[in-house]
Amino acid sequence: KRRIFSGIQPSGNLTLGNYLGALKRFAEKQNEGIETIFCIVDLHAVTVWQEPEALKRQTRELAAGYLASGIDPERSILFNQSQVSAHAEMGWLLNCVARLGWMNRMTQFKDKAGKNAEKASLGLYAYPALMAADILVYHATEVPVGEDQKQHVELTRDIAAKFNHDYKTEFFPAPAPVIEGAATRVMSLRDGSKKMSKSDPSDASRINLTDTADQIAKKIRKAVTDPEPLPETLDGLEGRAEAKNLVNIYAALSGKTPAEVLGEYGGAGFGTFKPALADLAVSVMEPITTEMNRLMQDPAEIDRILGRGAERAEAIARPILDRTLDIMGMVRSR
Ligand code: AQP
Repeated sequence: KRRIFSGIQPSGNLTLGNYLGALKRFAEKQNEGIETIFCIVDLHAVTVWQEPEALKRQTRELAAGYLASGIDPERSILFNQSQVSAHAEMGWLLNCVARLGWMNRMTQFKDKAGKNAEKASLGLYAYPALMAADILVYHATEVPVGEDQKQHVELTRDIAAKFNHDYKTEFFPAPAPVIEGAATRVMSLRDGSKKMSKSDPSDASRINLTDTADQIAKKIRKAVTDPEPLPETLDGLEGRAEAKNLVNIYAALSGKTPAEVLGEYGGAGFGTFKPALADLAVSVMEPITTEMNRLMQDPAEIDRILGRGAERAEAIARPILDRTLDIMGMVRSR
């Protein structure tokens, strides 16, 4: 049976990267009629310092972002991770399956821990095993993510395979990463070699889902580019990371392919292309921002939706966790 699981960290402002790489595609999957479970992964967020009040606000804001992007809490299950304790419990069990050598190869840990890895939390290091637990505790078969998360989904497959091998079972299905569309890796507007990220210290590097139309237009106008006009064909974008990024964003926002965008704008300079992109971005994002702001007026309703989602998630996860504990030899007597 097909079952989709994915999550987003409530670690700051949602970006256009999160929207195009994740939220927009989540809504598409839901609308294809596949069973969908979407999580606000607050246990992941605290692997780096989060101000408690800010974390609460960011969690509700992310819930509003999901809803405003088209996630229907009746058709999908939408909840925050810490309200379903099976995630943390499964996380521990999978910590005991994952190997240190595997964890040492995770590039996101290296990026986030930076040069001073001694000061990073143990949680940041174990993050990918908790992510494996998030996925496997639902027996999810597909995980829509951006390019940056591919390595973690592959690790999840390795953990599932080792568990199945060690315990001579076929209990865990191998989940597939689903990385589709023109915007699987949206890059920073300031540096075409870095991905657009919620936690980038430069606000000008990203478009936030909460930005106003003026802020969006200004950030796109100031985006770093080379001085050449856009090429007529895709191969002309090679070695032009910033130009390629803006073309990909235009493609993802308009539902066209990057080749179609170049068919329309090939030969045009950024003086023409950037205003067109800004208009498009504003027209797609403004209704989402407006809806998010409306939903944020009623935090109690958001909390109710998350609570109800958590109950539904728990009903799937708890029996899978119980079965896992049993397979591993834990006595279950109550
Ligand atoms: N720039 C991006 N382009 C495409 N997809 C992206 N995603 C993130 N950035 C981009 C996808 O969004 C989902 C949620 O990501 P996350 O919040 O769990 O963590 P992240 O990948 O570490 O994202 P951020 O925005 O960079 O957060 P911080 O700054 O807190 O680390 C994932 O599917 C991700 O692929």
